[in-house]
Amino acid sequence: MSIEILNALKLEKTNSGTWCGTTLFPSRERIESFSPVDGKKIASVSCTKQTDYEKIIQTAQTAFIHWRAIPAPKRGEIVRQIGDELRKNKAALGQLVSYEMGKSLQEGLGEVQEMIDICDFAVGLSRQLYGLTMHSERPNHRMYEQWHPLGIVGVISAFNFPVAVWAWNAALAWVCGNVVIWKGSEKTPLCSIACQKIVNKVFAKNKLPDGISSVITGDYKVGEWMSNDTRIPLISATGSTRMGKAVGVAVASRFGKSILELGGNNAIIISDTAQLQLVLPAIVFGAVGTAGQRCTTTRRLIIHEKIYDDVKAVLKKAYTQLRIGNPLDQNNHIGPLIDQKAVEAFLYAIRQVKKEGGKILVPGSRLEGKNYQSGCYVSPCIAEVENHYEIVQHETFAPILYLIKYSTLEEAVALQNAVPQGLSSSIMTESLREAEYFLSNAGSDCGIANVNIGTSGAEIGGAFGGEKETGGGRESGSDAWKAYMRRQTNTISYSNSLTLAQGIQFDIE
Ligand code: UN1
Repeated sequence: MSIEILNALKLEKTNSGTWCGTTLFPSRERIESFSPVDGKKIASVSCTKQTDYEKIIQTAQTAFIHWRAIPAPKRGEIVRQIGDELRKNKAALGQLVSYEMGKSLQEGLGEVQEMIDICDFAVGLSRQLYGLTMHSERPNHRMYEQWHPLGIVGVISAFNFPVAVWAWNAALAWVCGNVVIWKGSEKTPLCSIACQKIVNKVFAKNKLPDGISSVITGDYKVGEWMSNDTRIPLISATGSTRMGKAVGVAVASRFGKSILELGGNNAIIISDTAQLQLVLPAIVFGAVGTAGQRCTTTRRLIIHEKIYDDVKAVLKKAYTQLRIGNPLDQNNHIGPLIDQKAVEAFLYAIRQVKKEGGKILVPGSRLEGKNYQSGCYVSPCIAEVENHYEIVQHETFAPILYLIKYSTLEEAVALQNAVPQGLSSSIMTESLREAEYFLSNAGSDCGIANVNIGTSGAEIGGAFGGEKETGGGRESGSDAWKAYMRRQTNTISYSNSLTLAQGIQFDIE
């Protein structure tokens, strides 16, 4: 199976992790990619040398001059072709995501679908990069604003969405007239290379120069080169709050722009009016989808005291039906965690819950045996906790779901907001009053607030991101594109006399 996927994407001989368009930069330093599915080494990918990074920046700068001169709708046409190429490669790329990262095949395919969707969105957007016009206070003056590209956009992405998050950024950045340098996760380098090969085909077919799309590979040091580089006006970084803080501070200290999409600690409030059976799949998918490794994963359930025991029983039963195993086998709901370190973090969280006085309702453990040889498979855990526990305040990137009881909606919302992160949130309710309160400015403090659907699985059409330690950035839909451009206000006089604003008189002969 594994070799077939690599062949389909023509990856078997491709082990350079540094691409500037179709130009490769080999190096001796390597990163190994192990599949968490079967523990096999699937690639040895070369890392980017600083001298090659320099060459890529220069090529990207030159490519930017060329690319920005192409009208935005024509750039959109290139992104349309990329969307088509992704459609052709959806099955193979979805499998690669599943095999290299470990998420279920359905979710791997879903991730590629997000890439296709954002391409479609960006194509339309390429004719809609609107600025406003204003009325000048001065006679015979015209005032308007326009949006210009920034230059090089640096994308730093995480292992859990090894292709889609790059696509959200790249598709928008390109139609806006920017060029992109991408540092994907060192845990999923083949996914980055596969994407680069797909877009290379389109850029080459259209005789576009190298440097519009580049991939660089390495550890945090490569991220530091980017963050400190004044030639990269915008860094869009997805990952842990710790990483985001380092990137955000470095970029801000050189007055660069950043889009930060960092940790979440997402809760669903389950009201006593909720239609439990209807919303159950959303709750369980939210908690165990991607083995709890989405930034939008449901980590806390805040449950009305009247139905607390019922919810516990329903969840317990649902968890017995979960099948854990090879994510490429569509009978399984849950694949492995990304690596054994992630398993350790999961087990640590369970130990901490017990230490702080929590109760384990569904025990989570590392799975052993023939089907779990990579050592990365766990059975998901449910624990009864108090929201203020230290461990509950942290994002553990694993399938551990915390249950918390509430009695009034105001209390539930306060609990939901009482964590440092602010990405996604939901309420399950049949009450309009409750739903509207949750969505009001006294309600959820998150960037995403849903009613009767889960915390994960956001559509690309909305702006995606969150508040507080989640970093404040917005990616993908709505007007997120504005962060990829610079705004310019233009005032033009066609008057025969010179008028100063604010009525200021300044006469000279
Ligand atoms: C992420 O986990 O970094 O809303 C992104 C979702 C997906 C994206 C998650 N559309 O779950």
